[in-house]
Amino acid sequence: LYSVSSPLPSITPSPSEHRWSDTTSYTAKKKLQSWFQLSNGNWELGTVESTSGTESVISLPDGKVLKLKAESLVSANPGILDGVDDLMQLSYLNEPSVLYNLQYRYNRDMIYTKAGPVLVAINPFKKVPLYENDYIEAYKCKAMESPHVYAITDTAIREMIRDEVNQSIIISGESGAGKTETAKIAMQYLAALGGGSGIEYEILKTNPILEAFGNAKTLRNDNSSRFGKLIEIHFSETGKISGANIQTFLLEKSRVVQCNEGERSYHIFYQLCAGAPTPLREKLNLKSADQYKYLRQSTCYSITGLNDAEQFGIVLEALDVVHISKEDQESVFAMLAAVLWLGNISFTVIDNENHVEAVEDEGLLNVAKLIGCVVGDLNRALSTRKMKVGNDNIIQKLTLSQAIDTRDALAKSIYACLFDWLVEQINKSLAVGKRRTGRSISILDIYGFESFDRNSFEQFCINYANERLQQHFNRHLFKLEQEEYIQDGIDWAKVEFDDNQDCLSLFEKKPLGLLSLLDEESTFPNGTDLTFANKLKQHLNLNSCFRGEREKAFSVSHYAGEVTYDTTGFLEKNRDLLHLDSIQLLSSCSCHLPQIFASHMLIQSEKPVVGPLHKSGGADSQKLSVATKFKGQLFQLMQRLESTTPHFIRCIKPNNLQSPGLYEQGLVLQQLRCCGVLEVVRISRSGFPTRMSHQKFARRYGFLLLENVASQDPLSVSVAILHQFNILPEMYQVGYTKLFFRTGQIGVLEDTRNHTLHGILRVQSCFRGHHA
Ligand code: AOV
Ligand code: MG
Repeated sequence: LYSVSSPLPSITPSPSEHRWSDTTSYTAKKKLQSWFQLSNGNWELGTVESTSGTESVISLPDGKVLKLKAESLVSANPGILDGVDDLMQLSYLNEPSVLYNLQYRYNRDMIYTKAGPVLVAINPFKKVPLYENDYIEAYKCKAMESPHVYAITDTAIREMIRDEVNQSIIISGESGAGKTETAKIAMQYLAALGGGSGIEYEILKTNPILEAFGNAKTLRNDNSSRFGKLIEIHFSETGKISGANIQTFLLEKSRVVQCNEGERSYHIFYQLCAGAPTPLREKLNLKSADQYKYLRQSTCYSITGLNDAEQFGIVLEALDVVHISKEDQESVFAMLAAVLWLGNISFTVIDNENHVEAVEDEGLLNVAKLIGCVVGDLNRALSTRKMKVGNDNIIQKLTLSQAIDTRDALAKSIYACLFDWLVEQINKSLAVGKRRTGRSISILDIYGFESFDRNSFEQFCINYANERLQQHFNRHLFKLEQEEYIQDGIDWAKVEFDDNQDCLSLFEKKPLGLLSLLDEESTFPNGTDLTFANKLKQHLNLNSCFRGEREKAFSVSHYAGEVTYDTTGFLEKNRDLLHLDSIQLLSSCSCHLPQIFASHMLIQSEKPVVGPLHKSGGADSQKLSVATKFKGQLFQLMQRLESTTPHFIRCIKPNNLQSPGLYEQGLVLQQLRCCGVLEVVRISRSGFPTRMSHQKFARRYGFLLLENVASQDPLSVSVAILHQFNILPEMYQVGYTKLFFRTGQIGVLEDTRNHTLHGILRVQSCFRGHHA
């Protein structure tokens, strides 16, 4: 994936290296600084001593002298531009200059940089002194202007109030790049500005809860989000927070029953095992984490620098804050313990057809007690299945692997229902009161793009979601922007960008896209992961984003790199069947949470049935496939975001070791390239990012005109204003319906307007004072 960081054989940049260079070749006349590439792919700065013919002599800071092809040199910016706030300010916008600028700032703990309208955040992997209260105050009163999550959040609030339009803060980046931390920093700022009612405190406390139940240690990130989240924060007309609502997307349930070496299951399990006070331990018959088979699959039980017992205390406190009663909290922990004990249930063969029964040991007894059912009923639900054959109900005994699947499916469902139930309770607590009038700011934080040695259905869904989000980004910053210029008849140089529509179509096309083919194969009783893989190869081999791999594998060219997926488990995870027997068991339980879960599962299975997905297995619950449901959720999400003004934050991971101070150029460059950050800067520079309709412009600035223009049309008024203020012609374009300005131009006019208004007010107040 990170081919860029591997040593490059030659120091001549490939054509793609020049994609963003302002000057591809460069002839040195004076002694100028220039970038050249080392064999390891990194860029270094040297002084051009002389150039003759096609060769240049470069001297390095350490005195060494090199002879290089003149055309391989890339212009460096003058030192005065070192570490500029916004990449737009660079004279030469080439890759090495951008990398250097970001690194220059990063080394000084300035982790935020603007790339035109986008905020770039580079993960410091350490505490940086940027978030104290005085910073919040400084951004609030605009005493501080350097790029920051606070600044972009402040802009969102102001635009929400000024334009009366809902806003969104959309955070993207690879796994471990810092999205979740960034989202929390934005929430912190919103809470500080819109607080007062106390609800802001509750909103902040949802973070430790959702992270405990929805985050886990992966090989990429010790605190990796395994679900997507959109939090919509509502404001009253007076600009105070009035409530919030959280929507979550597809939690990775498989982690509950299956966990790779070096990773962990959800934090809350370890927190509970380590931190539960004695009475609770005894009640739930809790053991230490290493006594549970689900947690024992990976030998990783702890995370460096993190105390699970302490974290448990924080979660308990947070649950209180969001009004989850002590009683409910105990039920939640009982469900967690039940899931852990389920994993310890084992089976024994009872006949010569390999049918099994659960062993009546500690595991089975504890589960029955914790969910409140009869031991025999639990055993039956795990080892048999009711089937309808014609008009008769028959009971089928399960084999070992079927029983294990049934047990694991039950554990996963209980956990996923518990997660959803918690979110629902939190939403009740945060609900916007009846006086809901105002607007909202939504913050989106989903799981980042992932590529492991082995990638499964989970990565398939996660990366598909990221592909959708990337398109939203592209649409806003490239497509819509360029379409608007064309519509308004504006001259400008078109900027090319990597459109990811082809990859999205590979997923979404009907009937021959990845998702449709997956659903189709999931409905076939005889479909297997292998037949699925073969079907993909048969139908998609000509697609440029698809590549068939050996046996059950296939690769997809994502915007962020190629990922190879192993189809093992795809069909089962997509079907996500929970047998009716299990649902019935839960509904017969004496505890209230299992009953609630059962009714939720039943409602879900009654959803309108689409396609032939559900013909199979008579007693199986009928429902939409996981992938189809997820796709629907993502479409809804995009629709919701479309009705907001977006603010984009791109998080960048400077190294794969989660360690501070390490800035790997290749890794950073690869992320900058794939997400199109530099093209955004290019567009903003070549284009006219600020625009205003002639009406609005005339209304806002018309009074500044010396001549009377009351009778003129708005376009003429606009032009008159531009002339009176001597705005340089290259700084604006007059469209059919709007004016388009280069960055910063409208600020000049605003200043004049404010000055003039101020003057008028002063005169008025003097006047009044005089008469008093
Ligand atoms: P992610 O959300 O982008 O990954 P996180 O927000 O969890 O990544 O960040 C990963 C880790 O980086 C955090 O646990 C912190 O240790 C560190 N970090 C990130 N941002 C900052 C910051 N501003 N200051 C200090 N440390 C930071 V994933 O959820 O895996 O896609 O699915
Ligand atoms: Mg995260």
